[in-house]
Amino acid sequence: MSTLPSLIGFCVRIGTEDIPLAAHLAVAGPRLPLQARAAGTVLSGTGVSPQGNGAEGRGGLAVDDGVAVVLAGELYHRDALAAAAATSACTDAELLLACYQCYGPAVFRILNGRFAALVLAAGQVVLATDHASSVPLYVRTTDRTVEVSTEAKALARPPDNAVVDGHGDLAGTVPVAGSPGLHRVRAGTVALLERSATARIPVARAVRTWTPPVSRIMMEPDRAVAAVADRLDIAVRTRLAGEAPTLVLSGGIDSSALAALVSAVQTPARTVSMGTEVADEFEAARAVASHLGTEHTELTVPARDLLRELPFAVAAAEIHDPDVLEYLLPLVALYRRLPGPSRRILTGYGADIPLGGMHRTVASLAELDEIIADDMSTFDGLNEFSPVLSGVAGHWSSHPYWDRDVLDLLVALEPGLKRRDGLDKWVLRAAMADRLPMQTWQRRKLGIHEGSGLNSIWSQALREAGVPPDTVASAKRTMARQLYASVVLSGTPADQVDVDMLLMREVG
Ligand code: IOT
Ligand code: MG
Repeated sequence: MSTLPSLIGFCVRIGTEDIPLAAHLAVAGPRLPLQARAAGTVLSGTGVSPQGNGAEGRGGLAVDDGVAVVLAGELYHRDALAAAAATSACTDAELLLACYQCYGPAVFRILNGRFAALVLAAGQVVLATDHASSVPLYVRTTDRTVEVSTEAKALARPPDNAVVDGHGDLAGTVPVAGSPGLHRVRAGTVALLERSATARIPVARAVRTWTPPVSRIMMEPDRAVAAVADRLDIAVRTRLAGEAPTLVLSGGIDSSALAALVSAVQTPARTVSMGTEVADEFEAARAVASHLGTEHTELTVPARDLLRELPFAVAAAEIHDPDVLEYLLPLVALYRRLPGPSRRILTGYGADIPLGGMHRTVASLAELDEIIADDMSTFDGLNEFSPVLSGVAGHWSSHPYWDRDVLDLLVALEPGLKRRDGLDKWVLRAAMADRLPMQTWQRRKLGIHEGSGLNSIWSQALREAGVPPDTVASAKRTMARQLYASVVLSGTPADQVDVDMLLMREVG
């Protein structure tokens, strides 16, 4: 039996009648009809299940006693939840339904998971993200329907003749620019939508279920190191779910630490590294793979092909920030080249955010902690953890460093445990010192945009197209916006966008 989530994405419309909604989702996999009735309301739409999940994919929907739940993704501490709700539910959606019946919307304060959820209960539509909104969730309310999807592009156009609420004040959400009435549910938030007798459009109330810790913990260094190793180990084990995962390995400390933890449970672990003819980190990754004895593969993507991944990366991430796209694109390129059927993927993405790893040259602890606090308050909406990044190739990814319990600890540790003895991410390096080669745990950070060469490949392509060197950065921004308008707002399929044409358009 596959242990992949039942659903990796969905789009549904809720109203008093069944109004069809086209399933313009970038996630790939078998499409399943989602249909439910609860409290006089009709929910209908489409869910996408990982390939090979077969009929089990229907487990993304659970209905009982006038309450319906749609869940994309997975929950992590299932046994404790099942015990608390005294249920023998077998799918995560059934488990969530049982817990919801017990705790109500407050259940989302309890869950540690990687999910987006919709609950249809008496007179209410409840929309919930996990703590990090690691599965993005979008909503549009009209006088006739509530539309909900894990991808913005599925809701690019409102239903015909509907009165759209375009006022941008839907509690618990932020408006999506360029798409009338479309909103994104905030991270760690439940938006409760209710129809009132006076308002034509449903009104929302928000419940916060998580915020990044703003206080810092002093801890004996040895205890901090042990705590980090312990929480990370649990996060990795819960994500293995009895299945051999594929770990995307750069050979940096973040992904190498995961390789060590996976290898302790599963031999041989599967690891894969990606590079181009411009740059790669193959040697560093190979050192880890051979030390741990993983089943390791290397993948070289020609530089020009890497750049042609831009529409796919934008369609998956649904963002137009060129810096973040440079981090995400190499991963999308890698996922799209992994053979099927659907795989469970682990990444070391996100470790740098709570540990300040991207800021290795910052010397002062005060400055480091400010940067961490700032990064933790600005991640929402960047969709860096979106499952669509691997879902475009039918795979399911997860990110142990952004497990809620791991993240709570990493953010809260005082900065002197993150920058120590001249090393960045000290507490993580120290936690892994006896499991990895010395060259690995002492290795300086290289960002994926540098390690794959994407940063310079994109710049070079623009310069070759005639863009003056001093406007390359703004040309990247313009290109990313144009791609966003096309593959997200207009719903053009990514494979129909010509990147070479876009590059030429940037000239002048
Ligand atoms: P980086 O940390 O280099 O890579 C993220 C993950 O992608 C790695 O842990 C690894 O699992 C995978 N990876 C990286 N390079 C390769 C490769 N060549 N082959 C296979 N897998 C690879 C940016 C970055 O530089 O990525 N990510 C940061 C920070 C994000 C900043 N965002 C923010 N402030 N909101 C991070 O935290 O990981
Ligand atoms: Mg990293």
